[in-house]
Amino acid sequence: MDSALIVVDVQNDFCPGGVLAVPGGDLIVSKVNALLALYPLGILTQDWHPLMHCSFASTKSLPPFSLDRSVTPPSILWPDHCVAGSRGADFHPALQTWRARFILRKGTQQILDSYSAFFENDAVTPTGLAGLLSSIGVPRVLVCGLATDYCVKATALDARREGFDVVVIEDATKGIDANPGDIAKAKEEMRAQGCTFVQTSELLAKA
Ligand code: VGL
Ligand code: ZN
Repeated sequence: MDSALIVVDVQNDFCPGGVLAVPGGDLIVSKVNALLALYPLGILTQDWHPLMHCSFASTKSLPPFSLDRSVTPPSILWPDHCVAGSRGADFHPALQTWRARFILRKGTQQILDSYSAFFENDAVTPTGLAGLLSSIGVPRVLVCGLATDYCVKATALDARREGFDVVVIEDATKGIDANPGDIAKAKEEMRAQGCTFVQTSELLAKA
């Protein structure tokens, strides 16, 4: 098995109609389904927060999208999203979840957020995914999903840090761009760390 496909957070709350909608987030779903059909080692991540989670603005009585300066480095506070067991935390209804081998929930602890599929945001607590992939013997991960400038970026950078070859499927990701330019900056950071970019059609054509 030479590649795993990591599908980041294709959930209702990150799609139009959700509380933290990524523009066009739902438009990647059919591409992701085609990719899941192609790669038998599919891993879906699912943002999965308890009530009063540390990343929720409401928990800190601050406005959504403001900075939490009580932590280092300061982190963005979000509207309540992807509450464990809620409809918003469900995968997009058109996502063919049955095709995936694993589902990894993240951000499940009250006091610790997790953008990356590999490490919690403290950058030292592993989720176990690197060990899982290593034990299967997979050298390469393909990354797609939501959102390019947060969880996709964090996952791709940590995968590099863990020594995997990383390919980002550019047209099967969408970003938030809370500050215009964030998506472009995220892609630059990923490129600078050795991630490469492909389009879905290139992968499908090779199959
Ligand atoms: C995400 C903000 C908060 C993401 C998750 O999936 O990119 N963004 N939680
Ligand atoms: Zn979250």
